[in-house]
Amino acid sequence: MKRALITGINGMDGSHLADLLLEKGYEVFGMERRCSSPNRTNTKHLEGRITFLHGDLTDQNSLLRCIKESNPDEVYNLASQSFVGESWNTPEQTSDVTGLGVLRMLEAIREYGKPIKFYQASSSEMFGRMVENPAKESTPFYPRSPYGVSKLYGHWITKNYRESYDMFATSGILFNHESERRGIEFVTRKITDGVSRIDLGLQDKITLGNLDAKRDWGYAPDYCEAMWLMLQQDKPDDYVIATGETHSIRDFLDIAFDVIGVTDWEDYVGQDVRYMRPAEVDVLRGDSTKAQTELGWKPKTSFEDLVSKMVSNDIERLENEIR
Ligand code: NAP
Ligand code: G4F
Repeated sequence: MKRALITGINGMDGSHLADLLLEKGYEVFGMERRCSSPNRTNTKHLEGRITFLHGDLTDQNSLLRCIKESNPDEVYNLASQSFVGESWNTPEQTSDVTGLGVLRMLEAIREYGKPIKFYQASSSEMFGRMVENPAKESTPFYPRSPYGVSKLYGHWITKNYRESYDMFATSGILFNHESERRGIEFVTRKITDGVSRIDLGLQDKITLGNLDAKRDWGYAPDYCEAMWLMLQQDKPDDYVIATGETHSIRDFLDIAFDVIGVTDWEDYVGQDVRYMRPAEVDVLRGDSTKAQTELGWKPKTSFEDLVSKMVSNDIERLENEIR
């Protein structure tokens, strides 16, 4: 039985990846930060099925201890300060966790000494102001936020450890992916939660920032399959994972409101400078030809299905809460 350690277990991707690896017969260890009041919303269903370990990407010894306690064949480093907007408020902490945290995990693996396959959660935010559209593995990077710059460090240190120490260290450059488990402050979930509240008469308006930004949005469980496939290869490499389509926030609003039968949503949506960013990534679109050819991966869930699933799930959740 293969053993996997997942950092960021309580996050969206961590919980979906754990579901996938359990299905595949893995023994799964999930690293979480100690918290006075643990948030296991995404992982309640995993209690008793995986082993939770306490660790922090800012604490080197805790990472080595997690590696020793899990003795993994594969490590998926999904933990990070992942909210781009917040990275301007806490740039040092973001760099420490999202950038240097990767180095600490690589060092812990190196010190442990056993050949472990390592996955780094790199991001399309590294392309930022896209030099080439769609972006592929060879496209030059141009990050636009402290988060994007930190991810770039994580990406390059992963590549450097691969080349320096012959480690199996792979980076997945994943474009935006969402699911019913997405954190509430990200724009997709903020919209689907808001639309559901409007439908149920719990809220009047959704207040957003830039409605013209465009993203290449896929479905998180599809993307977790790509992470796993990357670590089943003979050699480590970098892969872009994307749908190849791009849609604006307005497009997302069109479909989300359509689910509740609203075609003209302008009266329900406000804008506030609080949600505008000091530097914006206007458009993201990826070319995942390499992953499709070498990994046999392709996205399964359409944009329309993704948005509908998220709205339906939020309506059901809220109905249960108010019942
Ligand atoms: P997420 O839901 O925000 O999950 C991130 C997890 O990291 C959280 O569970 C968080 O724990 C944990 N974490 C934060 N700081 C930590 C620390 N110092 N030590 C240990 N754990 C810490 O993010 P996600 O959307 O699942 O994304 C997973 C990874 O992929 C992230 O690295 C993200 O940057 C990257 N990524 C995401 C996307 C996307 O569109 N979703 C695209 C490309 C790359 P708490 O619960 O304690 O806060
Ligand atoms: O949902 P977002 O906060 O996601 P963003 O910034 O694209 O980052 C996500 O995807 C990255 C991959 O490209 C990941 F690496 C990262 O960890 C994260 O998962 O914002 C999307 C867009 C932005 O252009 C933002 O300006 O939506 C725009 N937006 C407009 N109004 C808003 C809002 N974003 C948020 N969060 N909240 C708003 O009210």
